[in-house]
Amino acid sequence: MHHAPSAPPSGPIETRHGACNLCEAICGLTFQVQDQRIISVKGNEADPLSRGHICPKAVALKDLHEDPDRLRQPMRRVGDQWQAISWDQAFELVVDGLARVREQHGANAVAVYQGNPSIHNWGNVTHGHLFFNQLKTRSRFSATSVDQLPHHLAAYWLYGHQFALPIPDVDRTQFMLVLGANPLASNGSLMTAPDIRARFKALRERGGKLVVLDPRQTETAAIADEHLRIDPGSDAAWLLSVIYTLFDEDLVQPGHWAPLLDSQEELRQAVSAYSPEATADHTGIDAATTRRLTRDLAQAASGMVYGRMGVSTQEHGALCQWAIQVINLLTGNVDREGGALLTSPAINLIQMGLMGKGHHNVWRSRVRGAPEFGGELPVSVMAEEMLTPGKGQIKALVTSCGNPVLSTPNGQQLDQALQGLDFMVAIDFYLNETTRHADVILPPTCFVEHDHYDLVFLHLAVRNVARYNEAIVEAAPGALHDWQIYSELAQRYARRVWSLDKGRALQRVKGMASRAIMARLSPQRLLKIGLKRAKSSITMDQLLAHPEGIDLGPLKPSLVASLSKRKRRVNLLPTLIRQELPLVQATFLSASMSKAEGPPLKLIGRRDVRSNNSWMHNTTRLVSGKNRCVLWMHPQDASARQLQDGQAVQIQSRVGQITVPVHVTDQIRTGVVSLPHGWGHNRPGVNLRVAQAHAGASINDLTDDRATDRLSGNAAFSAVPVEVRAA
Ligand SMILES: Nc1nc2c(c(=O)[nH]1)N[C@H]1C(S)=C(S)[C@@H](COP(=O)(O)OP(=O)(O)OC[C@H]3O[C@@H](n4cnc5c(=O)[nH]c(N)nc54)[C@H](O)[C@@H]3O)O[C@H]1N2
Ligand SMILES: Nc1nc2c(c(=O)[nH]1)N[C@H]1C(S)=C(S)[C@@H](COP(=O)(O)OP(=O)(O)OC[C@H]3O[C@@H](n4cnc5c(=O)[nH]c(N)nc54)[C@H](O)[C@@H]3O)O[C@H]1N2
Ligand code: SF4
Ligand SMILES: [Mo]
Repeated sequence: MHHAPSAPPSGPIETRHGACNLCEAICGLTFQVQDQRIISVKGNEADPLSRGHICPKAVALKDLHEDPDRLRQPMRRVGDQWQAISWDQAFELVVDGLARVREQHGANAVAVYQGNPSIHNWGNVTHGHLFFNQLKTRSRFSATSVDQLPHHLAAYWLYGHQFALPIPDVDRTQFMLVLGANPLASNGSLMTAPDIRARFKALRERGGKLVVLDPRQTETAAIADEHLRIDPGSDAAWLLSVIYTLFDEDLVQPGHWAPLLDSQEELRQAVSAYSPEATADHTGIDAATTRRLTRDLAQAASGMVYGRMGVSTQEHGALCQWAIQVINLLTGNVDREGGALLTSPAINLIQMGLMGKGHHNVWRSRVRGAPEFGGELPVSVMAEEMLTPGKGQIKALVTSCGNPVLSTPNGQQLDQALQGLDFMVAIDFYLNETTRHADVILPPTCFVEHDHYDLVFLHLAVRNVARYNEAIVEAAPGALHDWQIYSELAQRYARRVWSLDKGRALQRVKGMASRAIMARLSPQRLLKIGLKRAKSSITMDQLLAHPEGIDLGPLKPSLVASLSKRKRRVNLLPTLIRQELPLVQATFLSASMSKAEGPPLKLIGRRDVRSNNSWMHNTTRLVSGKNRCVLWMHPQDASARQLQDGQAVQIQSRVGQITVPVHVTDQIRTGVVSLPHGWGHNRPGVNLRVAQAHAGASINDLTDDRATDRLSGNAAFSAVPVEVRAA
């Protein structure tokens, strides 16, 4: 550890403001620091967005900073031993390893996987592309395709931009219908809404209504007006029935959207088979309820349907997210107060043209033919692209901020695939299930050691705010931030590849020069430049004077105006959806499998407030207490299998099996079982001592890399068929 806590602390106690970057809620925090040691972490009441909210994970930022297992020097693997090396050596090894694979096997043989914190740590956003774009590889993967990819596809289809994501106006809405999201545990997603409990309470106090459709009685369902235990994987059918009912009961009222919508009549015909009566057996939601909720939504002063992970990561994820937008459009709720609106952050990367509008299916993966989206392939195909010989086979990998062995489907297969690579580098500060396969690990500083302006989640917040925070404590001498690692990699890689490719020298010199300048500017400098370029009303000085954040007010309508200005219309029935509907008809109009005799159980996920995807398990504060990596099962299903609460059970799927304890509870739909993701720290070679002592097992050793959403390629984590028996 770089600080030597031998002498008792004696310096003054300083108060510093920061934001938590662990989840999308980005809560404002107040730290007390003495002699460069964090002595307390509290929610900041003055923060205009989070208003003092905090969850147990924020306090663990201190543990992360102090964690003796966190890597603080570059590491090189020699056999199964790790050696600390200098940064200079490490960069040379990495550049050399990647360039060699590219020379021998072509650019697509070098793959990239960017994990979730890539968007939570702004240095990755400002500088990652300088390096990754130079690899010129089509083998790009990220956590997007185990998460929100269907949202981007729907936005791309309907609004012409993958990041045109309407955010629920939860603070003003009168009706909110939540499918497949549990914001009380996740703290909101594609809806930065810290202290969502208070926000939901306020919604109900002003006479609004909250309805949850989830196979499990979640923390969110427990405080809702109504909870319906929908059968997992059937949401698309239910949403089509809502669209059907809007037409059938004459409830279509697009309001300000009316002049912009195309294909309304075609849409009506396309959903004509999906009456609530026809889909009820499949979804488990009776027709009268579907009709009543549709009426409630359509007649509410304002409202919206909001669907997240549970409906994105299923076989019909894209269909679900398209249908949700269509319902919100047909009820006039997109881009209106109390509905779902685009945000207007101080730095608007979309408006500044810094985020591409996207493209889909321009190329396909080599082995399976899965479509790219926005230049990335679905991560469900990554292992097969490594394991299948032939031209274009992936031979090298760069991972950054990710742990795909635990977080992507069929983790065991990926584990094997990583073993066979010629070269791998991980930009990460832990030696975990994925990075243990690397040849070199480049560890950046951790969150409290660098400054932060949230370039991503301020675009997704339920209220417009701006907030910049300086580092809470000093980084150790010689430590590098993520952006500095990328800056170095970008420059060294350019030099190396350039020296081998003299034919295109001139063009490259120009590219290199601008990249080199850009690479040396810190994220803070870029923010300052960005604020000026965006003609923002906010200056860097104001941000520095207000570390608690600056309130920019509630969400404002903008989408209809901007589409009208560009003369862009909205086609309610994109071609791929038009083609998809007849293909799913047979499934959606039949009774759900769970009602048939002796079907497999359907496995779904579960998030817990004290867990954060596959990491933050190396802090005693978050893993102590009851084991949370347990399988939830309904008493009827347990007694049918003669299983007792607490007993070890073996879960078997097409791809693998794991053993965990069972928790028998009626808080889950019959025929459905639930297990959290991100556990399974018992693989050899991992160095996470606390996490290893609370290892659990990985749900992604059960989830299936072949089970994807046909349209988007997103992983289908919901409704994985499994058998469960006593271990
Ligand atoms: N079955 C199932 N699987 C799932 C999900 C599910 O619900 N069910 N959820 C999916 C979702 S939504 C997501 S987003 C993914 C997440 O999956 P991933 O993005 O693959 O991984 P994480 O678990 O977030 O791990 C983050 C890694 O980044 C490192 N890290 C943390 N901060 C930084 C930083 O600032 N810089 C660098 N360089 N590294 C850092 C951590 O040490 C850790 O190794 O999991 C997905 N997998
Ligand atoms: N504490 C904590 N917070 C987190 C994270 C974390 O790991 N821990 N991860 C962060 C990340 S990366 C993300 S993407 C967000 C995700 O945020 P949310 O989308 O709110 O995440 P979940 O809690 O997984 O909620 C998914 C819900 O869908 C339900 N579900 C499963 N299958 C189906 C189905 O077929 N139909 C329906 N209707 N429901 C279904 C599940 O029971 C679950 O309640 O959370 C973020 N916040
Ligand atoms: S809810 Fe918790 S983990 Fe998420 S930003 Fe707030 S304090 Fe951090
Ligand atoms: Mo996520």
